[in-house]
Amino acid sequence: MIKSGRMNKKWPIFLTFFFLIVTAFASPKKYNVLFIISDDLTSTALSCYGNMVCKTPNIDAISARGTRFTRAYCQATYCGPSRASFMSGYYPHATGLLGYKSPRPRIGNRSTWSQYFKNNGYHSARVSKIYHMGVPGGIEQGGNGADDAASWTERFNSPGPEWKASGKGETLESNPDGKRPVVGGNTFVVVEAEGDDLVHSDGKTAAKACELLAKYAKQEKPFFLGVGFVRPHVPFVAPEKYYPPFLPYSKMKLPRKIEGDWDDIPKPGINYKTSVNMKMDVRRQKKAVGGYYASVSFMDAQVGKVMAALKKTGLEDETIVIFTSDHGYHLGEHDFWAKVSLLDESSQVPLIIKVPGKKPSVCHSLTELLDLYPTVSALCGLPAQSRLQGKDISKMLDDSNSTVRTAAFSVAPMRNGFLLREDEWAYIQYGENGGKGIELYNIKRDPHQYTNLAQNPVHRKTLDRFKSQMASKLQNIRNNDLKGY
Ligand SMILES: [Ca+2]
Repeated sequence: MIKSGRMNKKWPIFLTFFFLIVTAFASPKKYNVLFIISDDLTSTALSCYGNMVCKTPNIDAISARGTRFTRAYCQATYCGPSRASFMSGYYPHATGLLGYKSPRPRIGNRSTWSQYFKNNGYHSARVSKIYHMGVPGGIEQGGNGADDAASWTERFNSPGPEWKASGKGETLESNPDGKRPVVGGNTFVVVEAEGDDLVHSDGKTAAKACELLAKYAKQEKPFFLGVGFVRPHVPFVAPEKYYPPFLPYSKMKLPRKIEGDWDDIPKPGINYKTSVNMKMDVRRQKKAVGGYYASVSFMDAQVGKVMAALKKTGLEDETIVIFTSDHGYHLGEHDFWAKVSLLDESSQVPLIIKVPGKKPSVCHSLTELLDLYPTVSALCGLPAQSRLQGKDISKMLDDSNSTVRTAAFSVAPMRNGFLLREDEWAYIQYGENGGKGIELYNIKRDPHQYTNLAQNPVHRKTLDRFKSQMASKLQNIRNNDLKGY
């Protein structure tokens, strides 16, 4: 009980001191950052995103303690431009990086994501594929791919045998008579491999990441550690112990096939890999799904090793963990396979962000991989940079209803395709003016994107709105500080 008015007058001074002390301790901490990225992973293959067949307990465990984003989109639907984009902080059409090159020549001395942390007192490292690396060729060779040396204090590659791993292999693609041997390249191949996890690139990546975490735990400096797994990118190669849940392959379920599904899709919207041009019958399609799932399970087990190592260091409460993929993947929807397409299965990505002390949640707000750089910078108390084209979504980690945009944007440079994805609509155009075809889907009524409404006069207004919105989005993207590059 406060007895006199005099005491009362001292309270504001006391409270000010108290406030100063609290804010000193509450100011953004120099969290460590553990960034884990899978390659060609569709969210639909993860059990935390609802898959009932492919179990991913380790990724689910991160999700159970973090924020799981259900509407995160990549900025380009294949490796090279997607990775160059979120690492550089620019959309592909800002840098002109639409292929498989390092962003460095286009960004000059501007800091990439991990480099910004490095320049702010972090030890920055990567294990395996963060920027583009060719899979399987580049992984077989164990080189740096389209990496950027300035982004890292140290870097490690994880060479692996890929399709050459010994075991039971089959080439599913363009092999109707079964005479084609197991091959390399961007080809659908399944190998039930002999030996343990450490035979393979991702096994080695996990082991190196675990070793580095133990080492960094003894250092003064905070760390930014990028861990890149190459599965489930083709070839679908995993130790045989990961296959039993998906055997026999004949029990795998394929997505519903709709009569005349392709009739309303413009030519560039028919994906570059289909059941037809890959000459995959139903048996091969089911094996492709099972082989993909086995690769996902294998990758998930490696994530588990890294997370266990983080726990062992005692740094879990000081470390932000991010799990994502460079883009999504088709597993037979519309008889499409693999990436490039701008439909949800290919353009949407799994994204989980776990920040110590924040409550677990599920966030349906539209986000982009481009948001990672500014968001994680903000969470770690690094100064904001107005040149970055992504947005700080850190508010969504406290309030899952908060939003930063009404539309996510992605591109498929291989098809000159552009996507604007809103809550209710997906608008896709081919060519900068849509001259090569347009797709318009009402996601609320048609979540699997079966009915293209672009030719339907009822939706003329919506179509016109999207056309002009796309033009101004592209104009905004190109209006940046990189002019002259
Ligand atoms: Ca990829």
